[in-house]
Formats: sequence, C-alpha cells, structure tokens
Amino acid sequence: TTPLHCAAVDLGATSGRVIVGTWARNKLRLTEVHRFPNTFQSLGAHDYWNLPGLWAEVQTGLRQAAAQFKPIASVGVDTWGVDYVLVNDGGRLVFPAHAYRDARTQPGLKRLGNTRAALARVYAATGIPNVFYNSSLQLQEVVANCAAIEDLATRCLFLPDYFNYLLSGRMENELTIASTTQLLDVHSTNWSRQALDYFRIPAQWFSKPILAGTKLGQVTSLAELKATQVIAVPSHDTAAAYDAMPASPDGTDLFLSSGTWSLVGFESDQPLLGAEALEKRIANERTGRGGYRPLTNVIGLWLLERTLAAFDKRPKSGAEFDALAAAAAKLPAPKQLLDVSDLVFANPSSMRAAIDAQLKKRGAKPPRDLPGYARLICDSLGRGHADAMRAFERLAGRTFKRILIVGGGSKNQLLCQATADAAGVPVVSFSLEGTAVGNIASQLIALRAVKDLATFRAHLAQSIKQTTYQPKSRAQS
Ligand code: LRH
Repeated sequence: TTPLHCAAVDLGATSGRVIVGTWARNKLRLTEVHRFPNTFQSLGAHDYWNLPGLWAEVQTGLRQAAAQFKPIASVGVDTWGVDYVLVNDGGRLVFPAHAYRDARTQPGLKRLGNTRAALARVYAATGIPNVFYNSSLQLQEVVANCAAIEDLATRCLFLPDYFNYLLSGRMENELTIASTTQLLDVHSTNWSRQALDYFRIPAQWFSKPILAGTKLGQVTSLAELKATQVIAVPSHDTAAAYDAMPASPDGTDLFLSSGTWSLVGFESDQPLLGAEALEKRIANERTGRGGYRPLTNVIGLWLLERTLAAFDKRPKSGAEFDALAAAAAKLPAPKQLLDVSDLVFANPSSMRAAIDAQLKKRGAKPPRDLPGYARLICDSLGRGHADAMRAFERLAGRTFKRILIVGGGSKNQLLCQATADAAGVPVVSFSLEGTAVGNIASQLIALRAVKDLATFRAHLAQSIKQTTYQPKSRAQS
C-alpha cells in the first residue's frame, strides 16, 4: 500500500510544531518538520498572542511538510483551549487576540465565584467550573467594556477555528474547542442559551459546532498545498492528546496529558455534575465524537518553565535537562509540598518568588538551588495528579489501575515517578507528542484509512514504546 501523509499543526502556549504523520501498514511514523517557540506579549496592561507570527510559522512548517512529503493528503489544526478572535464577515480581526492569562477576567471570576446560585446554574448548564481563563469570562469582559464590539464583530472563532479559516476560507466552530468555553450546553452539542445570557454574549457570534472529521475543503491560502484537504480534528489540544492514549477498553486507565498544564481525566458517556464536582473543579469537556472527558486542570509544568526562567543557568538541551532531573532525584523528598491549586501561580511576575512566599506562609524554607526547585515542583505536581485521581474515583465510582501519560512531561522521569509514588498505581509513559498523534488519527479516520478510534488505538498500542514507573511506596489516600 502507498503511504499516506497527514500534517498536524499543533500550537501550544509555549511552543508550536508542524508534524507529518505517515501511515503505512497500520503504523504511524512521525516527522517533526518545524518547531518554534510561542509566547504571549504584554502591551500596556494586557497580554496578547502574536497571531501574524504564529501564522507565518504555520505556513513555514506546512511548506516544509509539502517539500519533504508528496502529497500531503490533509492537514488538521489543534491549539490550546479557550482563546478566540472576533472577526467581521470578511474575516478581518476587529479585536486583538488576548492571551488567557491576561488579568482582565478577574472581576468576572470573582463575581461569579461569589454568587453561589449563578455559579451552580452555569455549572449545571455547561459542566465547566469557574476558571480564570474561560472564554465566557473573556468575552463577557469585551462586551461589557468595549460597547462597539457588537457592531463590529459578526463571528467568534476559537483559535483552531481561525487557523482552519485562514487555511480553507471556511468559518466553523468545532466541538472540542467549543467545549472549553463554558458556553456550550453540557447535554447537547449546541450553545447554551442560559450561559450566553448570563455572560451577555451575543448568540449570533457562534454557529452549531461541527464534529471532528468534518472536511472543510481544500487549502486555499498556500499554493504548495492546494490539493490538500483541511480536516477539522479534535481541535482542542487536550482532546487530541486524549485520543492518542492507547487505553485499555475497560475504562480503568486515567489519562494525563502533561505539558504547560497537567490535564488529568478520563473518558465517559456521561458528564460528572453536581455540587461536589463543581467544588473539585471538574470540567466536562468533549471528545471529537461528542462524548465527555471529565478532567481537572492541575497547574502543570508551567511551574517549572517559569521557575527555570528565573535561573541564569537553566538547561538548554535535553541532556542538560536530564542532568538537572538526575540531581533533583538524588535529593531527599521535600518536607513540605506546594499547594499547586493556589491561584498565585497563574501568572506571577516571578514564579520563584511566588513559590518562596507560599512556602514561607506554610512555615517551610525555600529550596537551595535549581535541582531543589525541580524536585519540589515535580513532587507537588505528582501529589496534585494523585489528588485528582482520588476525587474522580470517589465521584465517578471508578477505580483506576494505571495512569497513562503523554505530552512533553511524559519524558520527565522525575514527574512520572513522583506521580506513580503519590497515586500508588503504575504510570505508563509513552514519550509521545500525543496532541499531534490524536490530530493525525482523526484525519486518518476521516480519510477512511483507519476504521475508527478504537482501531487506531489498538494499532498504536502494538507499535508504541512505553516505560512503566512502578510506585515506590503505597500512597495514603
Ligand atoms: C492545554 C490547554 C488546557 C486548557 C488551557 C487553556 O494546552 O488546552 O486544556 O484549556 O490550555
């Protein structure tokens, strides 16, 4: 059989990549053709994404893909959740793209947090808890503070929707990314009238979300790819990463997509709702097929990324990072872990100072050096992952036998071991760019090269390398 080449555009908050997946004889081979850093930038009081810069990198990557692989059958885009653009009918941006860590949502966050009845209603309607980055709070802020926006904007596109539009000329909202907004009805695949009304967001800005696998037409903006199909994939990176989990079909695997954020969750045919789920901040996001992936968002390697930035001698290569991890592993376990759910870590000017301040409050001393911080952060994240697992077990009445980990953090041995130790179950790491794999899986299914996701996962499980971290001591729950 002739190999089939699909391109995945995978944009993360700290780095982006274009990866070509080549499917032949039921095996997927990945080639990273382009990787680039990403960051938001501050201007005055606000934080913005550099969209022209990102689009230039996406084009560079896709041209590279087209030069190396002929033909590229299709392309799919996934990005981090919640961020959006507002455009007019001609697709022109009418408002700058803000980054989700911008503090502009704080008043709305507090208002909803302090109104228990409204909070419970919004949660019952959308299945999404009150988190500072929600698109609902971001859009609420624009509508409230920029009155003219309702005349200027006719459409709200979430970032993968916007890149799909730049590639194909078609404006659609895709389901998985729509499910990160806190504006989607948790019981259907439509927008929630109740949530839109509460936040005072115009309903006409959205169209009924499409499912993953929808073909959007040929690439119209790059001559080199004019025969390439644009396919809507599970365009929320976390949804794509979850699709790449070679999970056992009996539902006993907990999923951890580990990158800037740690997304801990599982797949289910029903949402997890109610007062306790809300209190545990369980987000009922969706799969590309319309099912549910209840998850909690633990702060993730953002803690480490921002702490490394504070040190001059931060590791610059994989080998240097391994040396740091080895030094950290040799240290005694920290006496006091961090409370990783503390909002002070969301976007502090100095992460190191924020960590030191929290430790001081809890009567502990700051670590002496970088390995000390790395150890403290990985152990604290491990504890955060384990706490999330226990909450899911209680609320969903399930028992998880393993934790499957993909994403950048799956290569971090310290983090994998700390998670296994805290959770008391084996952690299976696939050292895999899960988001790109899930993105490509959806394209292969849409192109009918693979029957369905279960078949894809079974093939993947056959061919993929895995490392198991056994728990060193049983966790106390
Ligand atoms: C991770 C992620 C996560 C959240 C956050 C805003 O990249 O998509 O699931 O939605 O970014």
